[in-house]
Amino acid sequence: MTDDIILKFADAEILLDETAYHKIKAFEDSSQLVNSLINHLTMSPSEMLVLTGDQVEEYLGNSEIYSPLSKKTSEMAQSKLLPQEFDLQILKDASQKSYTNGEIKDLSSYFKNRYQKLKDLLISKRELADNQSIKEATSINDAVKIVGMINDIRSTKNNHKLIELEDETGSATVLIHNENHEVFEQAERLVKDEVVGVLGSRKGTLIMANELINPGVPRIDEKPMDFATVFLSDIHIGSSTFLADAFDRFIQWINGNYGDEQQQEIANNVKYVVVAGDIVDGIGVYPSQDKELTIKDIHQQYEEAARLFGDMSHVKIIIAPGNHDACRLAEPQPAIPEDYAKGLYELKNAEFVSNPAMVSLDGIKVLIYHGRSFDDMAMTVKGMSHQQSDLIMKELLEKRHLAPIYGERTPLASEIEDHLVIDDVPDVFHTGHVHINSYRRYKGIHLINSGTFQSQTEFQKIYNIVPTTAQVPVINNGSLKMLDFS
Ligand code: D5M
Ligand code: FE
Ligand code: ZN
Repeated sequence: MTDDIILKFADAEILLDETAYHKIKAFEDSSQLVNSLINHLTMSPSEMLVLTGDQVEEYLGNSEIYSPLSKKTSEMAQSKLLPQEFDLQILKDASQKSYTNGEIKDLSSYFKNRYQKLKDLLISKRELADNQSIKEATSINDAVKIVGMINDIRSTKNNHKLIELEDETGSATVLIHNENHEVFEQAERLVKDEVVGVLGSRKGTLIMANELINPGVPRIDEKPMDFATVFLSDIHIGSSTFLADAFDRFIQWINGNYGDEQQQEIANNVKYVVVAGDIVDGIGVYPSQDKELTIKDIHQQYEEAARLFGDMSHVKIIIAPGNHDACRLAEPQPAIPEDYAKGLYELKNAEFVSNPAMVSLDGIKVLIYHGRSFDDMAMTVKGMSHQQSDLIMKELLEKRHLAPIYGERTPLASEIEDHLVIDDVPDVFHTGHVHINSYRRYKGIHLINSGTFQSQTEFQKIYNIVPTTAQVPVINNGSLKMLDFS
């Protein structure tokens, strides 16, 4: 038994001196300590081969996690005393890459980039392998295979759909007959400025569509996840409708001091907390908002956020902005500026990313997007609503774009690159903004909307938005748990 410890270290090519061995052996949960020490030593660049007792002592003493988090030290909380090894990688972040302030001169290069990226995805599909340019297609009579950006969508008087499709060579009018039920139903989800493929035939000046093709996403394989990730958004700190008591229960929970045994076990497994925007309520976001603020200064709102988030010291926190945060509104939104959120930036375990952003948490790819474009999708597409953001998320994945409709409620910066194209397929697609949670598994991808920690505001009353408050989605060992702190 005892030599298990020595063997494990030997396997990792680490030798122990005698005191190190005894110190580890004396530790209550020595096998966990062995694993985390080996992990730590093999990850740190030093070439040390002999582990000394002092180094074990130093490892335990230095670790932030080792200092007890709370008064309560049940056996349950025990394993949390061990340090966690985080593997956070920022795969895509637009914070440093926003070159323009959305001036018109860049609009055409912005659309060109959007078109090119999505076209590349489309023509890599078998169905569109031998596609023609629109100019070619409008001069032939048989099978048409084209890729274009949608310029306009109309209905004819007999309720067929007409779409205006454009590429770099010209434009074509595509008719989708309403008796062609499957295609017509798909056509009802088309929006302006998305890029699609059309299979059909030319009839005079029109192209009759037989099939519409989205860039789409492949079914992905499930990856092992032996940890838990908490998905938050729309906390709205500073608002008079921010649910401070519920948020306090959440903090108690994550520290192992709230909830039943099963819930505490999940808390114990949490490594990452992701925040998809609207961490604070902001200032002047909508008319008369100040009447509903308890903290009327943006810096103070972030200071309060820092105080609350400061009580989660054993997990890695990833924070992206939303439309209430102190960022430019045009998407991609760069990370929350340090000037506004000094206290938050002082938290050693917090990372700030843009909206949208893609991160990797222990190899699990999480696409974070606040969800402003959901307002446009809900307004424009029949059957879509704030209540079912999972349907919107599914559609955005199929379109491979986070905000396909240009020039409506979602301000988009016309950058040289379109950062809202979904270049890479995530394992988790995490959003917020609508204040109503949702969850769905789509082609193996977890679609999560976090809901909110803010009860209904006057503004939301007008829009008849009934929020789901203080319910927190957690992915624990690969499956969703919804925890209720209300
Ligand atoms: O968004 C809070 C809620 O209000 C969310 O359900 C979206 C909705 N909302 C926000 N702005 C608009 C506009 N302009 N039109 C329709 N619905 C909207 P929050 O971002 O927290 O204010
Ligand atoms: Fe919000
Ligand atoms: Zn929002």
